[in-house]
Amino acid sequence: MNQPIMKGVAAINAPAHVKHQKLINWVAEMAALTKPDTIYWCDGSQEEYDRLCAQMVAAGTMKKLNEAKRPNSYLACSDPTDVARVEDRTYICSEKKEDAGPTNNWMAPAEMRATLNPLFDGCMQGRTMYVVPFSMGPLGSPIAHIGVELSDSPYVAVNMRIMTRMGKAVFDVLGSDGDFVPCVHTVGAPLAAGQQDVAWPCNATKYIVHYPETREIWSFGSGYGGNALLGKKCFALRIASTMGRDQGWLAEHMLILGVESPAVNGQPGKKHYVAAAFPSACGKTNFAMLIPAIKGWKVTTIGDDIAWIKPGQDGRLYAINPEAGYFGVAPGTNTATNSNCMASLTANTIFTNVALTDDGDVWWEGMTKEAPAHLIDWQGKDWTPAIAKETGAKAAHPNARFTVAATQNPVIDAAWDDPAGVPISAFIFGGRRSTTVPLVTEARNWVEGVYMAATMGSETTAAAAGQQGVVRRDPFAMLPFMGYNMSDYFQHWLDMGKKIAAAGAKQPAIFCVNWFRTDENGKFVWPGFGDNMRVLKWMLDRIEGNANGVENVFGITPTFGDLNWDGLQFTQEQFNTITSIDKAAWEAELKLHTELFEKLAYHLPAELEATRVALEKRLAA
Ligand code: SAT
Ligand code: MN
Repeated sequence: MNQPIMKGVAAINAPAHVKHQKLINWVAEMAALTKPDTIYWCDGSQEEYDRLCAQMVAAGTMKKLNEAKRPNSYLACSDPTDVARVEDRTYICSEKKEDAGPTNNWMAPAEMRATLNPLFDGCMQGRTMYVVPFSMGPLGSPIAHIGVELSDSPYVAVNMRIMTRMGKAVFDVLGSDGDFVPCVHTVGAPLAAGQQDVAWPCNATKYIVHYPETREIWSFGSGYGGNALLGKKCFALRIASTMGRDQGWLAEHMLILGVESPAVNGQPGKKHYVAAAFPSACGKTNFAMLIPAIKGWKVTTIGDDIAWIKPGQDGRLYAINPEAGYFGVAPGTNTATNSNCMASLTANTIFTNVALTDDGDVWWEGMTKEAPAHLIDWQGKDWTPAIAKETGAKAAHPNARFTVAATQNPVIDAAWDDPAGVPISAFIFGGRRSTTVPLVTEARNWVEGVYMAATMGSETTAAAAGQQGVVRRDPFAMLPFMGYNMSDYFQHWLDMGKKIAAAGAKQPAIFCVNWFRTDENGKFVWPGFGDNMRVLKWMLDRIEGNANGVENVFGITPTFGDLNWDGLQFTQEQFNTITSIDKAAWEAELKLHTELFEKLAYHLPAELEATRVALEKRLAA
């Protein structure tokens, strides 16, 4: 493709295999606005990945780890102000404010464009614009969709290669007129001629902007995670949720796992797939890779963060993991909590904001029982256990992450890359609650399940900037990721349930869980991790009609005797601590549901309000 050479404008340099004129025109338009020095079209090859990483090592953005200990792996440490998603800087810019809803920051598209234009004008000066073509989901799958991210961050380009199907083949699927979601990202740190770059360029001003009606993403000022890897939260959740509403499918903040019962008398076990929604940094990756504490059971991973779910020919729901890698929380991960994850991270991994050991490897809080005697912490400072004791300094940032290809997971499910997706038998919703919410509850019907998910609360974590440990309502674990009005989303879920039933298919069962109840000393009572298999087994047995439970005001819960306790010392008393339903606590909890529903009153489905009223009555009785 020959491009006219304009003075002061980088050559577009579109490779011959790019046949999509609209895409080329858009790249040219964005280049004219952002004014990069050069434009580089990513091909997704290993050679390109290695080259960009080497370039970042030379620039001081990344360190190459000890090749003998952690082959082909890198450590990047961010600017200390750029360490997590910025929810207060995240916008849904629909034409009407009501369509963004009361849980999102909103600005009219024209006003936002007028705000962003001066910021983006010349924002890539002195830098390279990387053109990053990617597919969310298996290339060419009917459930997959394509995006193209323009970014001035090579860190984004290499992370996108791990997190998505990125590279040349995407252009083949796109052809000359395929649909793609345009994503523009800049760290917002133009370089004047001769100006020395910093290791982690970013800007104090940040904007993470979505235009759901035109399906565009514009991100300014951050190089970190969900702010910058635009295929993830921005596309696969915020924009995709609006596509799902319009097209009759679901984009969810859910892991997907396969779980297979033991073989009995030579008969193979039965396999189910479940999807589970938990807020960020509440253990989705650990749950997705869990090693069952009960003998004979097998758990395999489809995905650890996001699920795209569409109705199949048979009326059932089929899910894919739109991602190709894991961007998981490092602190707390070890061979006891998630040994499959540790095995995934032995090579070919990018670590961000963990600590560096003296022999060129990585460490984070909770990785080993004893900390190394000396480290360089995530901010590049000397760190010793004594310093930590004195100042409380963390070696790794609490939201430190690893980026690793899904294919490195030793328990990856055989169908993880299947373009048709896997059928979903159950949905699980879980928050982080030190009180009130019992270990597990099964909804008696779809509406009750949607109510449970809609009213879910969770204590905030380090995954987002802001105060931590405060309970906030996080409907469907989607609060930070909804691309439209939350109440319309509830209605969409109710409608999806009706469609499954109308097609004559069995609706997935819906469960609500809480692994995080604490005792009077603030210690977790439930062992969690591999022992969550006990809860998972009860759920599957319920689905198969092989397990008992008792009805309470909210749904159906197992008694102590209904769970399998093989190999675990867990007393009836401990069980009571994590399953008791405290009337006063629930009265207070219901007030919070009422508050939430008042906030979401516009378009709130009547069925949910009716469910709340019925619950209130049962509780009072
Ligand atoms: O949004 S991130 O990908 O940075 C992490 C998360 O919140 O799950
Ligand atoms: Mn997440």
